[in-house]
Amino acid sequence: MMRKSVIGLMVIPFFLLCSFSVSAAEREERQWQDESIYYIMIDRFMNGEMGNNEGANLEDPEAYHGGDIKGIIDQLDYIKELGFTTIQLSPIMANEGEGFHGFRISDFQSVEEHFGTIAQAQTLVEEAHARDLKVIFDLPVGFTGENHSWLDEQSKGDWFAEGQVASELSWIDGMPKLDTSNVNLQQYFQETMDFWQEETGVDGFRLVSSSQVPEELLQTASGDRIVIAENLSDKEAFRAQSREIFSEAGNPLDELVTQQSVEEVNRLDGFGVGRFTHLAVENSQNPITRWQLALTYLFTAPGIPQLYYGSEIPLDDGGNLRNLPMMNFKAGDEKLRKRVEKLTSMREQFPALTRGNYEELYNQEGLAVFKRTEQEQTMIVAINNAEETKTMEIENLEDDHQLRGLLHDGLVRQQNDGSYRLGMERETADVFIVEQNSGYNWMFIGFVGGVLGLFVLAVIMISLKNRKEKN
Ligand SMILES: [Ca+2]
Ligand SMILES: [Ca+2]
Repeated sequence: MMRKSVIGLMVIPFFLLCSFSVSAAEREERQWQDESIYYIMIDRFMNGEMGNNEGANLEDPEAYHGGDIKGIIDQLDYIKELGFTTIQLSPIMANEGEGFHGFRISDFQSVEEHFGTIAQAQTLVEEAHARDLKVIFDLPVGFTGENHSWLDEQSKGDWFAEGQVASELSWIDGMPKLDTSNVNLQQYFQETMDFWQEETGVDGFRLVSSSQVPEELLQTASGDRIVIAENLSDKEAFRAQSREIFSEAGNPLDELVTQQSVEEVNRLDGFGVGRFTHLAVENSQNPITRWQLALTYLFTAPGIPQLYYGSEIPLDDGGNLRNLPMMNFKAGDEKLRKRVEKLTSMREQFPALTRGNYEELYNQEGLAVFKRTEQEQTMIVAINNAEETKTMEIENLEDDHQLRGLLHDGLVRQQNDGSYRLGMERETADVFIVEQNSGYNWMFIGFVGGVLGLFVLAVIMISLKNRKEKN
């Protein structure tokens, strides 16, 4: 009897501690903006099987390199360990010629044979879901491959717009342009989304076009899928500015772009632009340091962060836009990897970072400090892009609080004049949680002390009882 209650006493605090760590994001229903996305160029990620490598040639940047669905399934744990919650795939649909990138569709409702089969696509989604990962497919809606069968069908004549796609992206330049305002075509794409959902269980789509994707297509037929849009002609301001600014130490941060919507997808790399890593190298900078700062902004500024495959290594394309190397799972920098892991886990733990209001507190001489607030939770993000230590004072925080740094373990306490003095070493960034300053956490110490006391008492009583029985 006594022994049981001793075990009980030991188990109770364990459960209490566990329940303390359940984050607010888990208690509330998950929203799209809570995700962190890992973007995969299917052909360049992982070659999981050899049987589908027809014509593959690693020496030719325009040819298939052998990456496939099986390879992604094999590497789901890798993505999960980095802390991502959603994977987004380049178009999985059947392509003409050497459409390794997936943007020369020959059939919107079948899987490209170089990538695998529809059964494998279904397995991929199942395996992803088993790991709590969502899956998003890229679905081109603004153009087809040059030899698409629709071009010969009289009844589909009005599905095409006048002229061809004009794009800086060579993959789609000159492709037949679809008229996305055509109601029948819109109907077709709604059915196509239904098809993929029914066949594979995929969670949603990113509709890709060379112009604005019409609202009618963004409205979901079933309401239970994520549908977002990408206009490849967009000069993405967030990406352009962040790349420019973070690729060199000493750049001021006041031109950083802040999204108005927390549902906007933000990124630093992607097809059509060279790798951020190479920008840093060109500027004779340490790419790891540059990535650490840029990633901290990407994951804490309003919007959903998307990381392009290989950025975590960090992959360098040598400045050649057409050079999309295979992912190298053997390479990698421990510091950079840790930064990604910490930032993804922070977004899971602190809803202020995914849903919170944004307020800039300070932005001068390369030091930017901003605040994200959601209900009772306040986070402060500080990024020092300057080549020397910078300090600033936060005036309008509540009294008797403290800022606890989650990336560098720093602690900022209130000064006698009531302000909080933040000092950031050169080229560092940190994310602080604002919490009650209790010096020591007496409640917790009291609780643990009490449990220990009860435990000791129980042990004494058992041994007394045992002694009595012996006697
Ligand atoms: Ca293959
Ligand atoms: Ca093909």
